[in-house]
Amino acid sequence: MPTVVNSGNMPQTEPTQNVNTQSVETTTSTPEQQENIASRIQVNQIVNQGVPIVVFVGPPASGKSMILVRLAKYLRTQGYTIRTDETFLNTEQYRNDCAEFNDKLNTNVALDGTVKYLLINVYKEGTEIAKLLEAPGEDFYDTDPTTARKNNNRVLPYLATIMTSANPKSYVMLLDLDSKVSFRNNSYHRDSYTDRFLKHFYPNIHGRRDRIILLYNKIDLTPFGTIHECRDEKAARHDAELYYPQLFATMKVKKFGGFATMDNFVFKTFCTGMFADEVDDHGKNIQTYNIANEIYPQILWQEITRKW
Ligand SMILES: Nc1nc2c(ncn2[C@@H]2O[C@H](COP(=O)(O)OP(=O)(O)OP(=O)(O)O)[C@@H](O)[C@H]2O)c(=O)[nH]1
Ligand SMILES: [Mg+2]
Repeated sequence: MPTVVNSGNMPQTEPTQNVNTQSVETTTSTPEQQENIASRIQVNQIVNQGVPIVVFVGPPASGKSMILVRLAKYLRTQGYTIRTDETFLNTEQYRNDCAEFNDKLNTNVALDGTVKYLLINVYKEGTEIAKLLEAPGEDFYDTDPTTARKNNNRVLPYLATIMTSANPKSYVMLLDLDSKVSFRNNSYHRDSYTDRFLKHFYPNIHGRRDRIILLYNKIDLTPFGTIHECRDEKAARHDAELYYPQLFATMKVKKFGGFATMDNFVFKTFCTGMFADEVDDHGKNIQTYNIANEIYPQILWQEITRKW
């Protein structure tokens, strides 16, 4: 069983698992098998390298994988080299997920929803400058009533090790509203997702070293933006704040000897593209997308790297 890590200031964790590096069968993903896979993740070496880590936080289907693909595509055009990190997880599924990611970097076919974990290394002129982490939404907030109680009351050890490591980190927290499970229409999920973040994640974020980006994703599904641009970021922020009031109100820091409070995060919007369902040449259902303007990944990358 993975170690349960409670909220509060976590100590610098030592490796919590006896990591077994044998392959596991993969195409299945019952909660038990998922947990088994998560317990095999090897982060010790990764955190020891001290490279900045970008953690995409968001419930299932909120758009983490596609942001990763969009950002990676953008970074390639800016002279960065993108490589999947083969040391992260020694399973057949992880190798397939990495192959799938590399394949999708060169097409307009959306990354398959079955992709679980991805650790992507970003290099500039031969030097590694960042690691981008994608994990299944359930590891951040589980909407499935049969597993939610268990999953939402703990942090898996690999995430705890990353969060409490000395590496500089940027947390891209997705303000989910218009995904398959509509958080816009479900205040319970919004409040529970907020609680989960504030209780289990936020206390471990280093105010001066780390960065939090609240990202209103799928902005094309709102009146505030299109795939071309965010028309009104101020209105988008106001909307997000209406739906996530506690999050915006809590993440503040005192400045000037307590005389002023300031946001402890930055707010941005994002869009990956306009998606369409299709059937490929082999009769398989796929999603393609018309890619959104590069202004979105450009601004996101600026914010991610601002403190590095
Ligand atoms: N309209 C719109 N839909 C999007 C956008 N980004 C993602 N989507 C849709 O959301 C679906 C889920 O996106 P993913 O990136 O797979 O979501 P995820 O957060 O990685 O999901 P898990 O890996 O299951 O946690 C996609 O298949 C698209 O249909 C966007 O910018 N705009
Ligand atoms: Mg994903």
